[in-house]
Amino acid sequence: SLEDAQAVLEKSLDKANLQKLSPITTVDALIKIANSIVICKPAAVFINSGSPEDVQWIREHALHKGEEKKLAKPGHTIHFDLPEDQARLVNQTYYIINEGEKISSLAKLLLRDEATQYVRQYMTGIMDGMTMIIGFYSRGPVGAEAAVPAIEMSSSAYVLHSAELLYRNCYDQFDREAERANIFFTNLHSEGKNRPEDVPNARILMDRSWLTTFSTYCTYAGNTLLMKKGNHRFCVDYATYHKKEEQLSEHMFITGLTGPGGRVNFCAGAAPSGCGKTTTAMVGSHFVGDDLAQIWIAADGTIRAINPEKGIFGIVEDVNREGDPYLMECLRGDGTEVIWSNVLIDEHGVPHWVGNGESVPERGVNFQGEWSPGKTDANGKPIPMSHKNSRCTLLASAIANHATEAAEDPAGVPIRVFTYSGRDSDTMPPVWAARTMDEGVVIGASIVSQATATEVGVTGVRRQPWANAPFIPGSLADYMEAQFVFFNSEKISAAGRPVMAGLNYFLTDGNRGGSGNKLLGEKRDVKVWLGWLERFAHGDVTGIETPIGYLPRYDDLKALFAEINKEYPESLYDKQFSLYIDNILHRLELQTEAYGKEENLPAKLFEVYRRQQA
Ligand code: SAT
Ligand code: MN
Repeated sequence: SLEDAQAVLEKSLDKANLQKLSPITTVDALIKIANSIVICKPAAVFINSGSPEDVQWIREHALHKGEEKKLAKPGHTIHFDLPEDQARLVNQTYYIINEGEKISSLAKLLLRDEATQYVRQYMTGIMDGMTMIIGFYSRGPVGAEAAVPAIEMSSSAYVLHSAELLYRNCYDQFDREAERANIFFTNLHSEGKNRPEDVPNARILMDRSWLTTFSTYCTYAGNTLLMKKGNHRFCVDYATYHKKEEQLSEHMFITGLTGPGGRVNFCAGAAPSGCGKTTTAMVGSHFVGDDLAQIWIAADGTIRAINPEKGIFGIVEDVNREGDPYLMECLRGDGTEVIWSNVLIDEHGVPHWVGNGESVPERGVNFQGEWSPGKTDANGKPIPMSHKNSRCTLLASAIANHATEAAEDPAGVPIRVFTYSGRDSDTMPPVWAARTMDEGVVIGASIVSQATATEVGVTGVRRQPWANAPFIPGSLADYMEAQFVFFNSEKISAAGRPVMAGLNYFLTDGNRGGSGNKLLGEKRDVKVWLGWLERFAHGDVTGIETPIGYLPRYDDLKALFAEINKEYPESLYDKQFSLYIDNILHRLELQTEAYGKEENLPAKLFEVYRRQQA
């Protein structure tokens, strides 16, 4: 009850923090906070009001606990995750289900009784001797139709420090936002004693009924800061089951492209983790977001999107001056607060990472301890300078081309182009545009991708529908159906109807007369593919119609390459855009077969496949 909750809070918080909690009056929120305290038994509770003093306290607490260390550049710190916990712990992530609940899910499920048992056994007193830090955030610009507020509670100051960079603090407006959105999310994390041997007991539990996540004995932000992917999962669920035809919740970047005459058109694009979303987002002239998008149909018939985040938790491998100049400027320049994770720190306190285009230092400390070039692990395998999933956390507004005003607008930005992409080495061309909305939806459904280092224990080529598969709590059939319904909605005006397209940056010369190791393109070519889609959406260029959709014409691409000062030989165009019919037919066969095994998938999916096969 509220009375019990208040009694707990009065006992557990000192006067100053009790006072700081007073603007929060949402009853469910107070009860959830009190419950968390009862379970975790922290020595103290710190309420983060988002004031500069409070945020500074969090920074200092992270240093004091040793979760972060100062680096040479002011505002830069390094955080090392535990050795077996440097990517999402897919096999230790569960959705809690109620007794008798029958759901078809792509994910692992755990009965409520067992979850309760886990919480009792592993979370009781987990914050012994530590301070629980509590923050209140908005996933999106405050007041936006698809924004949802969230509470983040953790004994890790690194988690709250990251939260301050990645989400909008809405301490003052939490009550109002919870009322407006009708829901709020609650996230409870503790790293416990922060020992490697505890990681096997780490669990990420997601309670869809109570919109609450629990995360234990882990340190990687993708596992701990559940406001990110944990709450994204709740949003996917909410869009599918409560806001059908109204909202989508996607694993997408958002960026604006400048076309002829200075016009700006926005594009949102899905790609699995580690497949270039951040790079693509920053290629546009108006960068809004690099990972997540909350999408809805506005009253004027346009499709709008907000970035639930205000910061970047970006992969740093292969970030260099050539491919990611704006990000690189933040990482190597002055004046940007950056939390690094799992990179190499040299003896001067400077971070280094694989693929940065700079010289390799002679020694340093990385995710596996002391390191120097050539160091091998117990199996004799070379240890890379930095972990493949090492990250940098910083404010999006630090990036030179960030469209801060548009990104903070609760009305969102109108999306004219949707893209879908994966790591596909041998089948699809670099860019193609769907002929119909249904074909576009099927491009999203058909993403396949090689595994990346962002997930622990996941290998091989997998279907990655909408690049959202790891975050779909319910049935794929319902999610897919919601996509068809959304994009065919009559609420979308003729002018608001988007171009839907496929992108593939990972095409190699494998079946195009080469070794299969050479990519048929470079990072900066992304500007050309997006530029073509911008012009195509605007009707400035037309495509060549094929069974998979429209392909760009050589001359149009050549002109766009000229804008980035690159030659574009026709022989390269031929390799990139000749359709490899055998591979495409094979892919369609595999997709039809695999999806044929799933229950209740929309008939439209198979219709599109059949039409393309014919
Ligand atoms: O691990 S996270 O999901 O937080 C980041 C990512 O993989 O996109
Ligand atoms: Mn992501």
